[in-house]
Amino acid sequence: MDKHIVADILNEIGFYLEWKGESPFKTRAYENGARAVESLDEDLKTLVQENRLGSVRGIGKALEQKISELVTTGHLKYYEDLKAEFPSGLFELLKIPGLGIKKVRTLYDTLGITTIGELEYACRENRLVDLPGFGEKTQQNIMKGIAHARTGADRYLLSEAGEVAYSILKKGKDCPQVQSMQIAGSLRRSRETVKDIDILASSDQPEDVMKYFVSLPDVADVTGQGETKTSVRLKEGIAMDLRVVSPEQYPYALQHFTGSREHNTRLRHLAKSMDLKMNEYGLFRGEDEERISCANEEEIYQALGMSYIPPELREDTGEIEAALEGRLPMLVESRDLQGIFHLHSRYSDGSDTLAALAEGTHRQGYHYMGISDHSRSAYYARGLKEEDVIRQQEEIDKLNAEWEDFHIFRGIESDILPDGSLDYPDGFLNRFDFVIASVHSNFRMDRSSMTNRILRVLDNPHTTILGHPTGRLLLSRDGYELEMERILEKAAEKEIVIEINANPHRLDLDWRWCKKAREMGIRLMINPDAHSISEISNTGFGTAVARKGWCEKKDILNCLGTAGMKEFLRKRKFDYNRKIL
Ligand code: DGT
Ligand code: CA
Ligand code: ZN
Repeated sequence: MDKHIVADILNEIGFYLEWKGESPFKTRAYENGARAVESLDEDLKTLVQENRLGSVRGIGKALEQKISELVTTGHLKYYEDLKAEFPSGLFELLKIPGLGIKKVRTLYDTLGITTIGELEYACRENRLVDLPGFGEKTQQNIMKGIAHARTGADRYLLSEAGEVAYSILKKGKDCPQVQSMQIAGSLRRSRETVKDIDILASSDQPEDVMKYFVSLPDVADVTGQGETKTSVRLKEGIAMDLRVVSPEQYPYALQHFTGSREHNTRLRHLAKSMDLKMNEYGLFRGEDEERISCANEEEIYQALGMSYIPPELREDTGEIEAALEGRLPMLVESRDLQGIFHLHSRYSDGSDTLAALAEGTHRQGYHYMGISDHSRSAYYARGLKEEDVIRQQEEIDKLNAEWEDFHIFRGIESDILPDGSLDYPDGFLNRFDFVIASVHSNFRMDRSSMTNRILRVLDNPHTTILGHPTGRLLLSRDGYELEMERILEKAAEKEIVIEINANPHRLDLDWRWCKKAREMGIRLMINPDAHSISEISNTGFGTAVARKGWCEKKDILNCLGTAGMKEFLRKRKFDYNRKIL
């Protein structure tokens, strides 16, 4: 075992002991021990084998034993037992510049943060600003530190990779030798996370194009260079493959490098059964490989006897059969959305005022917004007490009276309490046009309790929408354990709308489940979960997920116009009131 790993473990033990309130003498012994190991000149293993570890300055009897166990067996029971008492990830937080044990402790005690992903999320939601010992500046620095720690991560969020890729694409189009150029791979298919950026270009002078690319200031390293492909690592940390083909090959190569591999494999088999050969260079017929010329991807799919399959659907989940039978969905588009729900204002943890959010939403072409600040139990997010709700609704009424072509719906994002109830009494819940029910605390329930908790809230006639149904944070926290089939069945039965939370860290409901949900007749809703005007644009990621989940306009509730939405919500409320009378 490498001495750096041993030193790391000793430091980690010290951290846990300090957290547990052990004597400073004991915790310091581990830190000193770590330093001593780190600065050894001699081989650690040799020292252990020759029983000379005890003579190293800074390593006492207790440490000597532990290090020996670690080096000879590769394990240390004491460490493993200690570690098991803590949530995993906690120690990693110390690696963020500016975070010491005291701050990590505050983050854990007040916000329940145990991983870097959760920390990043809290920063984005502005939750560190008001914490004792933190502030705006600290929050900014922590965000920077996290971005740095991420460099070298093996996957990236769709949003992160997309931003980098589009900026490269824009520069690439300035290269005079480039004829066509497009993003391919998982990014073009709108996968929620991607391994790298794939860019495809067509040109008659591929070498010039490659040269142009490797000299872009965004490139940190060139990791591979061939005739048709150049691989680089970008300064943001993400890898990028650039392929350059002839204009004639371009449509086939675009189809090929968009993938997915599974989709392409199925297509190739299908082609074979039609006596066609398909690869990244073209489509060929018969023994003598007569070339079938296609000007674009549409014509390739047509030549295979099927309708055009949009990139988002190319995952081999039934799209090929559907395309052959001409029953692909007409996928929803961004411009189909008439309004947006799930925005947070300054009343809770948003950074813009209600009026500013309304203006921002209107400016982006929407006809309505549904405000849903946090409910009273979400104290960390300044959840609204009853009197705050009343004050907010008065302001909404005033704004609605002033606007003619825009409407604000009065909602709340209510915590789902551990027992599955909503966060205000029934009579009070009646004040809202809609209720988004979301889990924000007590994540660590077992599968069946969590399922029952959510089933119960779906049975509550006040619930309109189920928010971020699994609570996952991409690349950092798995969703809570849940029997999703049962949740969907209940939602279908009770006509509960399910949110596609469009925050790029969430993208929850997952597209795979969206497909199931729509097949069951459940309505979904694309919600930005915006905490500021700038986050209204999250909606685009939600639309990508909806498309990936085969959703059409009719499947997405916020494709309703203002009148349709008013009617939908009024009807739900009417049905509810009839039930309690
Ligand atoms: P990623 O990068 O893991 O997020 O996912 P992709 O789909 O972008 O995978 P990537 O970058 O390895 O390759 C891009 C596309 O190129 C992939 O979707 C299909 C195609 N492709 C690459 N290598 C192969 C291969 O060895 N066989 C086949 N059939 N297709 C390949
Ligand atoms: Ca890729
Ligand atoms: Zn939420």
